[in-house]
Amino acid sequence: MNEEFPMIVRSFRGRTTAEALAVVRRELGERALIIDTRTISEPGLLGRKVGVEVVAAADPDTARNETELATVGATARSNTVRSGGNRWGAQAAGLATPPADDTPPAEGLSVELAAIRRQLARLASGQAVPAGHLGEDLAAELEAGELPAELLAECDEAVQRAGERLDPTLRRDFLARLLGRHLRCPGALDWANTRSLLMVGPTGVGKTTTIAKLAGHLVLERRRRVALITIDTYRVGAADQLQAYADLLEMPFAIARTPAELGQAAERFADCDNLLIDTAGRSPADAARLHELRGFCRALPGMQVMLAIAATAGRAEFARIVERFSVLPLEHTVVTKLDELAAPGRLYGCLRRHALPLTYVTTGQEVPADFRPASAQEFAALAVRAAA
Ligand SMILES: Nc1nc2c(ncn2[C@@H]2O[C@H](COP(=O)(O)OP(=O)(O)O)[C@@H](O)[C@H]2O)c(=O)[nH]1
Ligand SMILES: [Mg+2]
Repeated sequence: MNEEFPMIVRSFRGRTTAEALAVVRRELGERALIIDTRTISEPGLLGRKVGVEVVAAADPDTARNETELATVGATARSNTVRSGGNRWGAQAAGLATPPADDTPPAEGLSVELAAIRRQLARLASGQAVPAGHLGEDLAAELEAGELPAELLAECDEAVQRAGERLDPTLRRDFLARLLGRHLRCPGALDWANTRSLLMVGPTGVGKTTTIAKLAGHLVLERRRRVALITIDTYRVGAADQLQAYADLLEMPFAIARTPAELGQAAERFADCDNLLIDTAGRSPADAARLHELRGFCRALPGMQVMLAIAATAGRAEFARIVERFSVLPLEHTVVTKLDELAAPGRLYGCLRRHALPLTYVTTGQEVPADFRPASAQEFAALAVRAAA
C-alpha cells in the first residue's frame, strides 16, 4: 500500500450525488478533486437503501485550510468538478500537460508535434484511443501493459476531469486509486469459519503448490491443525505431489475418488481445524469432470471453492476458464504466478471484467513463502505502473 500518498483520499456518501458532493465540499473544501462516483445499494431495515458514494481527494493543507488545492505548477481557476481542457482544446492529443515554464518553446512544440503525429498514426491504423490527457509516455506504457482500450479511455477521461488540479506527478497514484475501486477484494479468508476449501483450476496453474503454501501458513503462523486431501477421480497418480507436502509438513493426507470418500476422509480428520482439498485432472474443457466436481462440492457442508488462475493467462483463455469453472460456487480466487506477469493492464482488465472475488496472489515457486493476500490496490497499481 502506498502510505506516502500525499493527498487525502476519502469516500463520502449521500442519498443523492448533490448531497454527497455537499459533504465533500464541507469536509475537503471547494477545491476537492472528485475521483469517482458510483451508485450504492445495500440492505437496510426497510428493503435496500440506495445512495451515492463519491470518492474525493484533497491536498492535506487544503482540506484543513479550505484554501486552493495545491497542485504543483498549476493555478486553479475553476470550482467545478469538470475542468476545461488546455489551450489546444480537450481533444488535442498528448497536450494535457502544457510544457513547463522553463521548457524552451521549440522543444515543447516538437514534443507536441510528435504527440500529434503518433495520434494520427493511431487513427490511420484504426486503433484510435483517446489518450490525449494521459500524456504520451503514460498512455504508451498503459498500452504496452495491454490495458484494454476502454479502460485506457476511462483513465484518460478521469485525468481530463481532474484537469489542472491534478499534479502530473500524482497521475499514476490517482489512477491506481480509481481503478482499484472497481475490483472485488472481499478481504482475507476467514479460516476460523471455513473448515474446508476446495481448490479448482486448470492443470499446471499452481493449485497443488498453492495448497501447500496455504497449509504451511495455517500450520506455521496460525497454529491450526490441517489435513490435505486430493480428489483424484482419474487415478492419474497426481496425488503424489500433495502427499509429499503432507509428509513434509507432517499433516494427515487422504485421496478421495468419490464424494462419499471425501465425506469419510472429513470424518476421519474430525480433529483437524481445516481441510485443504486439491483437485487433479485434465483440461478445464472437460465438462464431465466439472460436473463431477459439483458433486464433491455438496459432499461437505460449508465447503468453499477457490479458483486458481494464472496472472499470465491471455484474455480469451481467462474468459474460457472463468466460464468453465463458473458452474461451481466460486467464493475465492487465487491469482498465481504474479511473478511472471508481463501484461499487468491485461490482467487488471480480466479481473475487472469477470468480477472475480480476489483472495490471494502467489508470487513464486517457494513453499510456503511465495503467497500473500490479494489487494485491489496492488493489481491497479501494477496496471498503471504506480508504486503499490
Ligand atoms: N513462477 C511461479 N511458478 C509457480 C507459482 N505457483 C506454482 N508455480 C509452478 O507451476 C508449476 C505447476 O504447479 P502445480 O502446483 O503442480 O500446478 P497444478 O497442476 O495446478 O497443481 C510448478 O512448477 C510450480 O512450481 C508461482 O506463483 N510462480
Ligand atoms: Mg496439482
